[in-house]
Amino acid sequence: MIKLLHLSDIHLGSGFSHGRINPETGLNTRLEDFVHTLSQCIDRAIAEPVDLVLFGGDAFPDATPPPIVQEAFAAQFRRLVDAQIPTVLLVGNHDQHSQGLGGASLCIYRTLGVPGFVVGDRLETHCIQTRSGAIQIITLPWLTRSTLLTRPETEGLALIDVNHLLIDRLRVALEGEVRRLDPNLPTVLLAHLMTDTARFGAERFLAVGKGFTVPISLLTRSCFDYVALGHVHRHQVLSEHPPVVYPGSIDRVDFSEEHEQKGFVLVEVERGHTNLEFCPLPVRAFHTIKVNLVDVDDPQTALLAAIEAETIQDEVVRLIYQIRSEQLDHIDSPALHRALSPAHTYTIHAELVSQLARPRLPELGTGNSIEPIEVLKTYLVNQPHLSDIATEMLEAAQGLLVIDPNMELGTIDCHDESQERLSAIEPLPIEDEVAQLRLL
Ligand SMILES: [Mn+2]
Repeated sequence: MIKLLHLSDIHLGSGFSHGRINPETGLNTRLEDFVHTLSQCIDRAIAEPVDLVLFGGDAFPDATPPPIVQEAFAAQFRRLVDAQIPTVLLVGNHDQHSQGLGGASLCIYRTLGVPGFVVGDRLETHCIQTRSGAIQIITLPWLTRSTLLTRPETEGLALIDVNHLLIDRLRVALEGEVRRLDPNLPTVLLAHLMTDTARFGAERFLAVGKGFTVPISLLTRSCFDYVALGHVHRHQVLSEHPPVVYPGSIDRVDFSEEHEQKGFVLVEVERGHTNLEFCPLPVRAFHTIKVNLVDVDDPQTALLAAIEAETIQDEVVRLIYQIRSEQLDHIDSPALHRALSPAHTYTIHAELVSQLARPRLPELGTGNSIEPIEVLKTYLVNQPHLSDIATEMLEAAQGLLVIDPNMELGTIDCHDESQERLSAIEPLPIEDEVAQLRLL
């Protein structure tokens, strides 16, 4: 049995808006929180001790973290070097730097030749000797179109077709790695990706429209004993045989993770058999207090009572209240700030509600798929002051809508993909051409 600790999505240095400056250290308290959380993962790796640590990507919010953040990250992982625990650092989308080859924030560990450290910035199989025997780790970093496809290949293709092409290339490239595996050794696929069956966490907001989804069938192969994922911040087990696991982020990056349990995964693996255990981390709570004051006679008392009813000590709190504009005079802000002061940090959001709220253009109904040109026509009918330029506007809009017939821009819907479709018209950056096929 080889014992692994699998953690992911550290995002060290993010979420500063939820912290404050610690007067004793001069550091943002959320940096201190994240470092403390990371140190608990490393403590556990050393206490077990595990044979190998796998990091699933996204070390920092971007590829150029400030030195103080890099140093804090390095100081924790250095402890694994001292404990002679080999470690694989996978490159996630937030770690990539789109300037030619290499340059990801984690590549410095390879450049320095840190003993026992492997940086996974390409599709590659690493055979790692641990205290409990050898194990094969296939690293699959975050893929972009330019990693596996050339610009001429993707020219004129809609994003959905580009993604199909990318999946085909990935299938072939992964098959190449699989065929070279030693079938007698335990094997782990360590990948930073979005699967088609994942439930979203904060990454939906961090990286919208930047990538593509990988079918789970590409991962659930019997040649893998464990599939260690990164990217989605919500912990989830997507498959049992073999286990396909997102450990999730180690700490809360934003309010979309308010209700998620944070942690890492301990894994025992041998060829053909795997045990896993999710280990929760005690991280700082995020807490939304929502109050509707619209029909309340004494909004201030109701608001204070709502805060009073909650535990907010040392939590990251956001108070959201709905109120009519004529009630605003009854809100005593200093008293609210006093009531919220036990929180670690807090924000207050007042949402003004109009009593005359009505569907602004009832003709548009509630259907979620409407022809854009029809929307514009309906709008213009309702805007008499635009009547003299209405025909011109409609013609201009028609012209815009037929730019690229492959773009499927004919409908407006509320799905995230609308953003992805729009990104299809972005030209590939020049540096992408240089980086093309670097994985192959
Ligand atoms: Mn990611």
